[in-house]
Amino acid sequence: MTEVKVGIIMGSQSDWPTMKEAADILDELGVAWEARIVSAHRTPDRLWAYGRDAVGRGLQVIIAGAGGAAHLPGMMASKTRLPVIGVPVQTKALSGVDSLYSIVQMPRGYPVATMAIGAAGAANAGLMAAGILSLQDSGLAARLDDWRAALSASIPEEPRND
Ligand code: RP5
Repeated sequence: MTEVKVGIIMGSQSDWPTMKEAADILDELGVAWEARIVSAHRTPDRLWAYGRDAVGRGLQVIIAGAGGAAHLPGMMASKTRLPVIGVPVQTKALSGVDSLYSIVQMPRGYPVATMAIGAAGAANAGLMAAGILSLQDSGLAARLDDWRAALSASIPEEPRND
């Protein structure tokens, strides 16, 4: 069985369409992941247990997405030394600027690698997690290089007149 190294956590089921972008990238790169709903506000005990057990369970990177008062990534960074990549989920009320500001301004000592708001940020979180894991995994490093080269090759030199 493939060892799960990336934990994708989110504050709500409603975050999954965004966070699935990270999972899809990890699938493309052959990185095993798990996804859990872990809310800083609604399930604080679940958050605590997930952070407490993360290292012992063999996780190496945590991707945490939340929207609004998005305390999940920061609280997870407080509970585990694993790298935490934060994804500000886009909100209706404030377009995700609330999520971004809630995640990005961590106090010294407890970093969260904060991505862009929304789907692009979630996809980049998957790529960032793969980049971290590729430091110890030459096969993954090669797949990531190929993925990047393919993206680059897909960009036309000239714009189309649609
Ligand atoms: C946050 O509140 C979640 O991360 C989500 O982005 C937002 C709204 O959650 P729901 O009301 O849709 O469950 O905790």
